[in-house]
Amino acid sequence: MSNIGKILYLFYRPHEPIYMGKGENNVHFGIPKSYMVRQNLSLHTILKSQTTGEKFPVVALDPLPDLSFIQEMTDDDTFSDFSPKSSTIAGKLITMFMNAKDADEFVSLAAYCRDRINKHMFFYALSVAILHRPDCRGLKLPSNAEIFPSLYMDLSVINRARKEAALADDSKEPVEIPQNYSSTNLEAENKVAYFREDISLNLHHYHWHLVYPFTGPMEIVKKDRRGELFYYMHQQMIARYNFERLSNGLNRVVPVDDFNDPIPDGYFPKLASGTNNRPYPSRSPNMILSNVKRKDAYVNIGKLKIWRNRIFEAIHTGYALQPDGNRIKLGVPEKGDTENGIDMLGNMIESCVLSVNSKYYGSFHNSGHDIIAHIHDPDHRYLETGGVMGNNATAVRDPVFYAWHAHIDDMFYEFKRNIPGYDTDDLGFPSIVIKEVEVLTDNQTLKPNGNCELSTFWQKSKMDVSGGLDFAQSGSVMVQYTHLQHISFKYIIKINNNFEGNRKGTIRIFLAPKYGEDGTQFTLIEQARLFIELDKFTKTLEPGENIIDRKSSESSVTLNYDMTSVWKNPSNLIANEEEEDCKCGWPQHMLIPKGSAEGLHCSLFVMVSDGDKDHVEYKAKHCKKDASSYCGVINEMYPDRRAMGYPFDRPWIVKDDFILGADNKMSNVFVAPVVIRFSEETNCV
Ligand SMILES: [Cu+2]
Repeated sequence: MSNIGKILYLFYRPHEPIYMGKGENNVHFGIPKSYMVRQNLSLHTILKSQTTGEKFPVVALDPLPDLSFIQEMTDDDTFSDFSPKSSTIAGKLITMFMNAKDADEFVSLAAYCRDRINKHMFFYALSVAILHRPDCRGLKLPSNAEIFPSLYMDLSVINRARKEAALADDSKEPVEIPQNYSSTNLEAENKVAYFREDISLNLHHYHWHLVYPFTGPMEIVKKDRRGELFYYMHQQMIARYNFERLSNGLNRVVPVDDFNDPIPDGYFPKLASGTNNRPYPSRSPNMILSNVKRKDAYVNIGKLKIWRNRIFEAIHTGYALQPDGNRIKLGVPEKGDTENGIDMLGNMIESCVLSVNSKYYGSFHNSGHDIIAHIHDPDHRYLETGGVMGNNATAVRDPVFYAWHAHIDDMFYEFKRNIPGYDTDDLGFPSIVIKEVEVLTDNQTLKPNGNCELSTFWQKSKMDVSGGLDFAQSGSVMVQYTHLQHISFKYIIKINNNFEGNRKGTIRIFLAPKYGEDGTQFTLIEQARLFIELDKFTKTLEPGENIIDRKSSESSVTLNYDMTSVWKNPSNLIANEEEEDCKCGWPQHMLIPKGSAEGLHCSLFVMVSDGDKDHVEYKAKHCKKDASSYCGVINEMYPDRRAMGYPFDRPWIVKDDFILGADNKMSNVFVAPVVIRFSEETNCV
């Protein structure tokens, strides 16, 4: 194993001291005596003699690292991803890890820090550094759900997993995570708990924010169009959640936009903090927000309102105020502007260290997470920790996440509504004609002119949580969970290229429900904010007819979450070539929303845009299966020149019947009816 690869063993059982054996091969770090937190040498000696595995020597740093800036954040404190105090300290720690001059120094620094500082903050900062250090390319971060299972599943499951760990390997059984454990169907929101509580979805959200941290050194934070991607990835989360809601007979999310109104949804997570093991506090329905004044968080509702007014002022005037008093245009690059307004707004609203003026525009989105996370104990009189909304690994399981982000998304859309809409020039690709679009699931044969149907069902999968069962006997312990799945399928798209030569086309595929809550059919314009991206890829179109055959598993949106344990075999910690740089993505099993048993009617929208206009030059190779639509490509330009979400990110100046009318004037667009049918059967893998 490479010298740097051993750093991943620091993730194994975060609360077991560094000198204990790690992984199933019982490898151990040979740390200098000065690195021990408590000089319990007798225990150290005993454990060392029990260790049979490979020894990783750790070089001694001289002088020892200065961690005085972190000491105020111990395992007893809650690390909130969104509080300025936590994120500032985390930013410094990331910088420290990034500045380690070589692999030996990095491993040693991390080994020194591991047992000294808040575990949540340590693993967050270490993960960000591993994802961004050039010498760590190819390392495969262990799944956060495996390290901190109590952030992803009911505590009672962890308790049962501990009992299994004590058994002989051949008598162990997988521990079942019940499908409904946070509420019952007495609570209507429970119908979409399978979406919010999906383990891989939570991992996706956690990982996305590791790739796009909002503090830390500039070379990490300042990524191409990161503010715009913050907008787009979260916009798609809301669109997908609304799609699931309509699939289940629920209305679309109501935004939290009045801070004086009660928050209708409660949430009872049944999880525990990965650092101090405290249960995550619950929120009863209809609680009201109040100012948060705690040592670890401070949010003032009055300030939130002022920041929001200023953000709207920037949106409506088209200019943002800089600290020196000058104004900068919230531009539209497609219209020839140098500044990208939506990117600036993303960084401003989130906010991140790239905000054009964080003193003036504040930290609206982050503070919203923080105020909601502390609604149960705003002045800390009960000494309670923050709720799930304060952690990127747990926030998306709470219904209020979507209500808050629906409001954030409305603010972004207010900007999009006020810039020039797309006209036929922006949308068209004359002489390119989509003749036919079909969707075929793997178990279907071609049905000419038949209805395209997608099939969804429940699937059970297993994952190993032994890497998070501190102080338990080593050896795999499996948990089994139920998640949404669909039968894989392919698109068959017939395109005529009426140009004389080859043309490069970007094929953009989206899906939206066809009917609203009241049963009336949406117009294409009403569907715009509901369209979820399914795929985007480039094809060279030859003159005449082209038949494109594209598999659902090739989607530019999704990633297959590999839940096999990395601790059995050290080679699992190193990615193979195909996986390299492909660590972020929407879960493949959630590509298609659930639909309904009767069949949910949807519109499949396929568009071919001019690939030469969309093209972005790449410097490095990227992986065979990348999920760039929601994640970008690390250290690269976003691989599509168009605005993210194009063509649905802003209103159209053309009328619906321009496209859907009898003589479709926009030949490069095709809308096909698709039905998603859900079957209650459960498959096991
Ligand atoms: Cu997020």
